[in-house]
Amino acid sequence: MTNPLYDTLFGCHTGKTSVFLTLPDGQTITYAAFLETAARYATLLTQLGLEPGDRLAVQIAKSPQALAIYAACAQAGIVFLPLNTAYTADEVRYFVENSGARVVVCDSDNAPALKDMADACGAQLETLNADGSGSFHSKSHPLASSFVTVERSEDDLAAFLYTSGTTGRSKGAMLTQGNLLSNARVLVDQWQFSKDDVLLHALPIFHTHGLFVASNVTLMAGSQMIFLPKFDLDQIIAQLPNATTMMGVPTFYTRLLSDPRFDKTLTQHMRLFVSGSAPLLADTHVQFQERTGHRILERYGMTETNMNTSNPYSGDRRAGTVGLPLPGTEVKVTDSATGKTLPQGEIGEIEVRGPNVFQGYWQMPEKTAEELRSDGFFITGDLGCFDADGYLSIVGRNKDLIISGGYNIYPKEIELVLDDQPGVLESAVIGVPHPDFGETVVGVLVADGSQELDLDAIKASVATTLARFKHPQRLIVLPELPRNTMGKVQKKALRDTYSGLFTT
Ligand code: MCA
Ligand code: AMP
Repeated sequence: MTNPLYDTLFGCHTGKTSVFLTLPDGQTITYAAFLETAARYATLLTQLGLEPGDRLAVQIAKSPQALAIYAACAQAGIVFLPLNTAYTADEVRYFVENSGARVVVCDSDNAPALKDMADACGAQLETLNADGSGSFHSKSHPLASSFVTVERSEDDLAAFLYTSGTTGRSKGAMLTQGNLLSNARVLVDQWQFSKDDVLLHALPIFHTHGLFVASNVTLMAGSQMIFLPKFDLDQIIAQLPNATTMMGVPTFYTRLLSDPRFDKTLTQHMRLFVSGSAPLLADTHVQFQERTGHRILERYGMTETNMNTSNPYSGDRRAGTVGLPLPGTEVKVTDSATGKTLPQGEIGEIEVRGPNVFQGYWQMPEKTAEELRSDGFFITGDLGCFDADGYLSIVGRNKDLIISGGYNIYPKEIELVLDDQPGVLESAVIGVPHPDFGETVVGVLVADGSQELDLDAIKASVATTLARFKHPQRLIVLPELPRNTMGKVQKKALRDTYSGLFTT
């Protein structure tokens, strides 16, 4: 095989006239047409001077063309670096600088905001919009619709996905072709995907869940996707009768349950609902079964590892657990102080090893060494325990992390911005329960006494720096932060105090 990722997911469908994507307006795109677009893009990327191993940063709305850029990168051996469309220009600058991306593709609307950044980083800026227009389209349109696939191996890098860190600095998780392929193979098998499946795809395609889990599984099985630009309740309800499977974050399922149109009739032909990226409340699981007769299949993964565990397709799907280790992936629960494996039933740090585990953080050897042991086990920062039947439950986190609607938010990144605001002495950012997003962000501020805190000005400043989903939904001013005897801020005490802000 010359290029395992491209050949296995894309190349094997060359010339196929069967439908790959259906858009909300009913328009369909065949595998053949999709691959021709990808080949044009691969030609253009090469003409723009990108060589195998170079990074391409992409911050564009979800569209078939956006997915074709991923295919083009695979074909040309370029490392695909997708970015959340909510990121501000400040945030994008960091990713482009850190990754050394030589080309950035963005929506035309964002180009003015990103132009100076791209120039300063020595990156070329191209545009591609949700409707397929933009400089990337006009330059690629006249090019040949075939491209000689670049030779690569399973050990070559395929993608960088940035994940925030507890220090506030994002880290580029380096994923190889082998990381992605091994996981896709296992998931197709475990979740019994076949060419007859139609996946209702409403997730973003800049994260593992929507990009690798959903799209790679579909491509490997040669099945179809109903490709929605985002989660929209009405569209989901309208499209469900045409689908066989769906993947989502828990917010998808709680939103569906809040709608009386969502019932047994609407879902009776469905074969599988998968949930992940954030904890699915046992109550949601039970309600879902009562309403539809389906048991949601919950699985557990990370940007650095793809998927690690899954509840079984056939067999007992246990609410409140993330199931069993996937074949080929070892999962253990260890004592975080000693690293020793704990007996079954005891709570400890979850560690994973397998062909799915990433290669380390781009140009951060010390961070990599902190989290990836020399024996190949990755320390996830999640706390869990196994039950007697080998089902894993995630019971907490050993990392200061908030998960809002499936997006990871590291408080430190927000605290650094809040601490810089005029009149702020210090801050603590916490996650509190939220009925729609599971958790949401609250900022606690302490004034330095030099001036009255202007909360509106602080919010406005945060808005220019951080993506919308990271903005504190509430700012609270306290005379001081609760601390333990060692002087460490007691976030748990703050979380306990403010836990009812959005739920009561
Ligand atoms: C949107 N907003 C959010 C979020 N999403 N705020 C906090 N958290 C969010 N997740 C903001 C919007 O900008 C908007 O702000 C306001 O909240 C309400 O927007 P709304 O229209 O209700 O939101 P939405 O567009 O419907 O989005 C909610 C969503 C979406 C459908 C839950 O966030 C989503 O698709 N999440 C999935 C994330 C995901 O794919 N995670 C996987 C990561 P304003 O009102 O000011 O405009 S991969 C991963 O975690 C691992 C590997 C794994 O295991 O999968
Ligand atoms: P990310 O770094 O964005 O890939 O997010 C990975 C994190 O999401 C994991 O470390 C977990 O904390 C969390 N996560 C993913 N799936 C689940 C799940 N099914 N239940 C609870 N937490 C999950």
